[in-house]
Amino acid sequence: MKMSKGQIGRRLLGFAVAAGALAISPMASAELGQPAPWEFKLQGAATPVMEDITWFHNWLLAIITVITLFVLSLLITVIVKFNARSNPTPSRTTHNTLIEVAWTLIPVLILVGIAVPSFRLLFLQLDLPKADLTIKATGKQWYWTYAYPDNGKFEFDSLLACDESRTKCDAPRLLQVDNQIVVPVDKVVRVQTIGADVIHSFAVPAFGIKIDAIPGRLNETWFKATKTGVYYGQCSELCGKDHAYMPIAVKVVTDQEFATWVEAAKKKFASAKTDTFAQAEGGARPAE
Ligand SMILES: [Cu+2]
Repeated sequence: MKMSKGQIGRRLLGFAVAAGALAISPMASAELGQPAPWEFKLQGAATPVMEDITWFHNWLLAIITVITLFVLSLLITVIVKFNARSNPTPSRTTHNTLIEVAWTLIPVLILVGIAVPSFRLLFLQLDLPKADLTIKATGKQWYWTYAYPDNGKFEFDSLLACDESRTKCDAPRLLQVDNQIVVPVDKVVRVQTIGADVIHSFAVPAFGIKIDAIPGRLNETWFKATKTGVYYGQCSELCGKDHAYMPIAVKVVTDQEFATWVEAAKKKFASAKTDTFAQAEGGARPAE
């Protein structure tokens, strides 16, 4: 099929408009806390830390876009204006103080503009505020065990809930678990992680957290979910053959729902093991 120049132009314009619309649309179909088809941006933020991460990401994107366009324009200028044909007798200039000062100072200012918000974000992530609730997450081959040492001292295993064929449920693929972590909304939750066998990593994109769960070492991070809902994450450290099958699901509920859940969970998980970190499990999955 032959297209006229006008048709090609219109088609290109159509692509450009579609790409632009895609870039600025907040992925209207995307549900908070889980990936969406064709998503290419960060997941929507559900915590102040993730809001900061998203802001910082966009800030860096703006900076690198400006730098890239500037360098591109310099390259094009050089190619067009200073080739042998259009500029047969080149200038013999070797120094220009103003330009040399500028190309030293401007990058320094750009780096300061990156460093200041970067350190602010780093402190926000690493400086744990006073926690309202602590959860211990133990990574195992290949599931998570969660303990609530503050609220009734119970713990439970959390395993992939839907099978690969997806005949059993309509939750997002490979993300649903049988026992979700439940936390209250607008409360500071401290997450302590440790590995029972190999290194795992506890990551929930919407919360902006990703922390290694290392055998013999207790790591900690925190989040404060500001919206109720279910937020999904995955183990993010290659930890063996079922690495892809140990998702994380955090259900954020109101204070009252949380209190009700704690009471129910205490009974439900009463018979469960009591000290996650003392036991060394050999990597066997519990009987399902
Ligand atoms: Cu893992």
